[in-house]
Amino acid sequence: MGFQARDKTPRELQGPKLPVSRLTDEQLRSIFMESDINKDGVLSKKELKQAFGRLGALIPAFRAYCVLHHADANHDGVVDKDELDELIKYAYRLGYKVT
Ligand SMILES: [Ca+2]
Ligand SMILES: [Ca+2]
Repeated sequence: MGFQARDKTPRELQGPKLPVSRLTDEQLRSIFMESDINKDGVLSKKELKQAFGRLGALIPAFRAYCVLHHADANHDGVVDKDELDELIKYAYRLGYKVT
């Protein structure tokens, strides 16, 4: 059984693909902040999926799942500002960083 991304958003709706190898901590942070589409100050799974889509992840839905598993310290299903640092650290570990 493989993991498949079901709802494929057309690339043009996700914005330009970013050069992931050049992202700094601040850029990563601003990408995640911009991905807070409904501006409620927290990142839902859907918003995380968008963020990882922008970062060029092969399977954004899977990344969003992993990130929530690692960064959602209070287990409310979303990443808030306090958890954002952990999210960025995790994104770094995945290779979304300056090399
Ligand atoms: Ca949000
Ligand atoms: Ca949380």
